[in-house]
Amino acid sequence: MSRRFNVAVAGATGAVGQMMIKVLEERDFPVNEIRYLASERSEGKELSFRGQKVIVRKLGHDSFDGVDVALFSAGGGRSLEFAPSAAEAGAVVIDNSSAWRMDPDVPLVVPEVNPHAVAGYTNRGIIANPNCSTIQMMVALKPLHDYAKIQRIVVSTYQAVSGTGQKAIDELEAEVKQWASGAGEGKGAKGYAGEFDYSAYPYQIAFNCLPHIDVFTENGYTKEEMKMVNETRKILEDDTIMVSATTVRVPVFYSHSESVNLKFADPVSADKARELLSSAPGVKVVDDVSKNIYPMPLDAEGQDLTFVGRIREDISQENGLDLWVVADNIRKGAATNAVQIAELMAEKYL
Ligand code: NAP
Ligand code: 3JN
Repeated sequence: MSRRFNVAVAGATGAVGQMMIKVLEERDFPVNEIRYLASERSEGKELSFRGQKVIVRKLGHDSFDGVDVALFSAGGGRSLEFAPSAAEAGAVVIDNSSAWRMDPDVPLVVPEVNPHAVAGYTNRGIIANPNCSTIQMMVALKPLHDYAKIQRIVVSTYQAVSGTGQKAIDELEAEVKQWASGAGEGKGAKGYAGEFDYSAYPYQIAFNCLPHIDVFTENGYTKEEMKMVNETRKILEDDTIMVSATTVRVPVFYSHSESVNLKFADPVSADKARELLSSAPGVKVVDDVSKNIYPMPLDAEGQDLTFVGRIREDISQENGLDLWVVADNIRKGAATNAVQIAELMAEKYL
């Protein structure tokens, strides 16, 4: 009989943790025992795994005895504090936060892109999951980079509110309902401005776009934008790649979209890019503008593939290409990528 693993999910009650549990079930990960961990607020709460009752326990330093794989999505602070204890207890930690991503001893892994990097788990017992916006961009760009070497990336994102968590999903829904209930009648999209208590964002998100994800840094970029710069270089193992990102929150519930402009060292035609992407792991080309066919967040929701369309040669520069890249941020951008890493570990290393 093939081996089964004891799995802990830290942050099991959250948006990402819940999806991790769903993806473990869907992909039939070989689980022996499952342990759900969260804050004191959720202690004793009843959840389930494959139809069996599982009681949520409080995350602590002693939560990981006998655990083989610990999936973390309880925020960076918890990852910094508890991942070392999990690793010390013998678990391999797969962490969804930014806490360990840029640690040179911690592999940062997208299974379709740099599966070899997981071997570095032996350094600290921790593997980092990249940021959602980085993951989908890497899945789409790796085959093109291997073919013609990317020199520069200019990316603008259109990020769904689910990236902020359940609170933001609820806020967008409440704003839309309030507007539709008549509060905004005859006043355009700003119908109820001033009447609503925003808490997920500094402004109304319904009918709006906020060029602001995570906090602003000293260079004028946000932390989310700098994650895309630094994580791209680490995953592609090339510090010479230039990246400029603008990350934008849009009133979409699930799936991030990205407009990506690329400059390559060597020429790559749109047809060649379509051919390379058509056989790339984890990618689906959705690109027939003669029939108005291109990727959209509504179509990507609930899926694990990264969808690429609007593939065209850049008319403003040599060796340039433009793409539109869409993926479900909670699945491929977080939970599915983490479970795929666990599968790699289970197949080859545990
Ligand atoms: P969420 O819905 O707010 O869930 C947060 C989870 O963390 C809940 O299970 C919560 O437990 C738990 N938690 C909070 N404080 C805790 C504490 N002191 N001790 C133990 N558990 C605690 O957030 P989310 O959207 O799932 O995101 C969770 C984290 O995943 C983020 O902070 C981020 O680091 C990471 N993330 C990564 C990506 C990515 O791009 N790869 C995308 C989204 C999120 P309670 O229910 O008991 O409060
Ligand atoms: O906003 C999004 O669309 C993605 C958010 C990711 C996120 C949210 C809170 C904390 C992260 C992340 O994964 O980079 C973090 C973090 O820094 O851990």
